[in-house]
Order: sequence, then C-alpha cells, then structure tokens
Amino acid sequence: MGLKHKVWLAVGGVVLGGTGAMAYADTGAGANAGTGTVGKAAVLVAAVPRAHADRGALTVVPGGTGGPDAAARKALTQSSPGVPGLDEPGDAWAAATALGDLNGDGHPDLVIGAPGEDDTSGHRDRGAVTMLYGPGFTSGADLQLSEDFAYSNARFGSAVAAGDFNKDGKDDVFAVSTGTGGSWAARFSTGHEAAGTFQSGERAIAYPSATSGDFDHDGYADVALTYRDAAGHGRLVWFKGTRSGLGRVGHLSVKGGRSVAAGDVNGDGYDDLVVGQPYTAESGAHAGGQVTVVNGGPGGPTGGARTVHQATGGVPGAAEAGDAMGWSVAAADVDGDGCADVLTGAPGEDITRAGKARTDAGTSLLLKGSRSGLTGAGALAVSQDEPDVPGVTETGDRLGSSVALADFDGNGHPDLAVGADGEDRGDGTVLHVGTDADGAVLRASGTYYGKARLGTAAGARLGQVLGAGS
Ligand SMILES: [Ca+2]
Ligand SMILES: [Ca+2]
Ligand SMILES: [Ca+2]
Ligand SMILES: [Ca+2]
Repeated sequence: MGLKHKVWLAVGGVVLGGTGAMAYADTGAGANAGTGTVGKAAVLVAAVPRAHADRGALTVVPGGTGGPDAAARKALTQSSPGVPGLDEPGDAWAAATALGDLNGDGHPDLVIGAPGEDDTSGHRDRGAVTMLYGPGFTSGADLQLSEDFAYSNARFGSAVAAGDFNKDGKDDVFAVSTGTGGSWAARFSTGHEAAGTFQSGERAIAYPSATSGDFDHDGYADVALTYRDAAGHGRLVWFKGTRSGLGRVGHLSVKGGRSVAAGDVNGDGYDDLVVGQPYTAESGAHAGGQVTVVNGGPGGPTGGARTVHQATGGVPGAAEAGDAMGWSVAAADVDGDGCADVLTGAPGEDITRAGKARTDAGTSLLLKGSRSGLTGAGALAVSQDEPDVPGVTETGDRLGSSVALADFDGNGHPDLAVGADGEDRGDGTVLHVGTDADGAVLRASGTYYGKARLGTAAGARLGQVLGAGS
C-alpha cells in the first residue's frame, strides 16, 4: 500500500489513566476484501480496556456492504489463543490500539497497549505492547525493550501508533510510557529499536495520544504525540521518519490536548496535524473545547494553525464549559473534495430533550476541510437527537467518547463511527453512520453496535476506544 493512498487518523478516548487509540484508514480503492464488498472495506476495532475488572478486551469487526459486519466479529483478550501475556485484573489491555501492516502481507495487524500489565520481575504497571498479526490474530509478540523501561508505573503502551517510519514497505510501531517524565520507543520492521525521553523529572505525564502521518511529505511516515505534562499543560511533540528510523524533532508551540489525528485538511499534499483540545486549562482552548489544525509543510507540522470551536460560524451548538469538544478526533476526506474532514467528539455536551436537560449526553461534529484549512462552514452535528439519527439522548451517554472515520462499507467514502461509552449505564455503544456515493452523511442510516451485537461485557464502556483501518 503506497503511503500516498493512505489517510491517517486517530481517535482518542480517555477515561482512566490515559488511553487513546490510533489507526489508519486506506481510502483508496483496493482489492476485494472477499466479503462481498465493492471496495476494500475497513475494519473497526472497538476496545474495552475496562472490561472484566480492567483486564481489557477488544473486538475486531470486518467491514461489509452494510457497514461493520458484527456477525464476522472476532473478540480478543489475553486469554485468546496465541495472544501473549496473562489475562489479569488491572492490565487495561487495549487501552490503546493501532492498526498497521507490520509484516507486509497486505492484512492489517494490531498494536495493543496494556499500560497496567505487570512484568515478571515485580514491576507493577510496567506496561506492555503487543503485536498481533491479522487476519487471524492468533499469533503475535510483545515488544522487547531495554531494561531502561523496566520500572514500576512506567505504564508502557499508554499510547501507540503504527506507520512506515523507515519506508521499507512494512509498518513500524511507536509506543509511549507515561512514567518519570514520559518516554517513547519505536520498533522497526527490521527488528531494531529507538527510544528516548520527553522531559526530565520524576513526575508522570498523562493522557498521551499519538498518530502517524507524513507531515513533511517526504514519503517517510512521521509521528505526532500529545500529552499533559506534570504541570498540567497540554504538549505536542513530533517525530520525523527517516531511512534509519524515527527521531524526535521537538515540541511545537501549539498546545496539546487529549487527541490527535493526521490528514491533509487543506489539500496541499502535506498531512496536517489535527489536535483536539477539550479543556481551557490544559490547552488555552475556548470554553467548551476546540479543534486546532497545524499545517504540515517541508519543516513538518509547524505551519500556521487554525482553530474551530462551537462559537465558530457554521458550527452547530453553543460553546459551554464542560462540553469537551476535541475529546476525540479523526480525519479523512468524507466528501471527496481532496481536503480531509475532521470528526470530533464533545462527550460533555448537554442536550435538552422533552424540556429536560440531559447532562453529558454528548455529540459529535463533522467539520469540513477546505483549501484554506478547517472551517465551520457546512459543519454537521451527529447526536442521538439530530434529525433522522436513531436513538434518544440520555443523561451520561457521552456520545463522542471516541470517533473514527473509515470506509466500513467499501463504497469509496469514509463512514462515521462514534462511541458513546456511557450508554445504558456504562455498557456503552458505537454508532455507525454511513455515507452515500457522493460522500453525503446518511444520518438515517445510523446503526448501533452495542453490547448485544458485539458481545461485550456489561459495564465495559464500549465506545471508549475506537480504531479503524484496512
Ligand atoms: Ca518500516
Ligand atoms: Ca515524513
Ligand atoms: Ca496539508
Ligand atoms: Ca473533504
């Protein structure tokens, strides 16, 4: 798969500790997936790290002509055949996930972070990162790292990403630890590794989320990471892919947030960095949160920045403290105009239905990319009370807890997937909304993938972490 055909996206969904899920979606036409689809339908990965006393689990749902094919789903835990590690309470397995073709066989493989995994040397919450090979996901391996990472509360695997950093045709793995100022590691398909730290000090960072995209358009996939530093400020750092691997370039002047995605929002050929900034205190964001796009260019994601919030013209809803717009972000060109569009969740949005305010019902917003960057013009809200969308809003649904954009039905246009991890008192659900042949969003097509359809445990908060790829 050529890099130029890929649209990289990420979704963040953070409830405990720090979780984010990253993935990429190939929106180009591909080989028939063999399930009767017209194109290469993307798979949906729904992770539930809080399931079964925080042991964690995930479900891979292949795409099909009608969207994600729940009947063909594959449920995975650390107890599944071929999955490394022991399934123990508190592992938070799949707190972060990414998809990439790690072995170059044309099938997406899984990268799975388990920041609560203890090691066999007595290091509690050292964390682990597992690679599982598709399409079977019955064989895999853990990332083997130097002893520098062997300490308690390292929480390795709090964020993960996949991309072909060294351009050898196989995707590589990026992973983050949050202990002692934070550190990163990359594992290349060639077998060698790189690693480094973010900042000095013993205090942990929090809420990391990573994505991969080619921000400087040199053919080598790069990485962008957001996290909250020990002082409570959102930070952004980017890493440049090269023939010899991946190297940390530096922090950006734009503040970080809770979620990141990559996509060419202004259509100039450089992937741009999309940052979800839900909180004023962390990011200097507008009340209620915002999404900022930092333009890619020859020097990476360091170009001009453009911000959209609910007070921006054209954006539905009102900007109120606590809405948490930007909690999750994904980027892909939904309408096919050559500019990646951005789907963002605002799980703290209150919605009034039948005269009663439903606190934290949540919403999601599809924001359009344009030649001049991200815009509020033409923005679309997808919540349970929007016209045609099935379901009704309830207090605490938290719709928008995660988002993904990928072509789940293989019609050539990315579809929307929106998590609502508070639905039905914490069972959670995922809302899939399709798009037509022109890329128009079909809100009436909304279908829920809840506990019964995906077989997740009660109270697992399905919709906390979503990923997609093909
Ligand atoms: Ca590679
Ligand atoms: Ca690059
Ligand atoms: Ca661009
Ligand atoms: Ca577009």
